[in-house]
Amino acid sequence: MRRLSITAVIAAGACALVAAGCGGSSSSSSAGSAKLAASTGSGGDALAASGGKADVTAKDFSFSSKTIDAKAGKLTVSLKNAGQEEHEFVLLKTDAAPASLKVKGGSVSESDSVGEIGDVEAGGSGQHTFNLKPGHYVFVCNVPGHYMQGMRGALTVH
Ligand SMILES: [Cu+2]
Repeated sequence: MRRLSITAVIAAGACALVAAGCGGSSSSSSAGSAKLAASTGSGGDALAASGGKADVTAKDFSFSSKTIDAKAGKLTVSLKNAGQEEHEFVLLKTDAAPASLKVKGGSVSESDSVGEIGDVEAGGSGQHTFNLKPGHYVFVCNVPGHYMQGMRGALTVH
């Protein structure tokens, strides 16, 4: 078990390095959290999608991953709702930082949406297969108020 978690941390760290090497706009804060995860061995909040799949858990009010790295092409995101409230996973194609989106009526604009896993009830799950081009994306839960409480993150496609 311990060995497994160390491997996962190393993988996440390597991925953060790759992201930086790609000249992406990975913020220093996400690099910092990846380093923190590596040093604490807490499992981390940086997810490297493998095999075209990414498993994300939603809680009140955060996602299990703050950053996700994936390869271009099909990515199936599975969302598990471990919270008490309904949550969703909306993927937006934008170069904006996850925390910098404009909020109106408690939600952000979905005009840049490239797909979503909508309205997953407490204890439930859902999934969606996105077909992604390289670039920067932001994922949010757009249930009113949830984005502002921290339900957001960055997806980088290489
Ligand atoms: Cu939510």
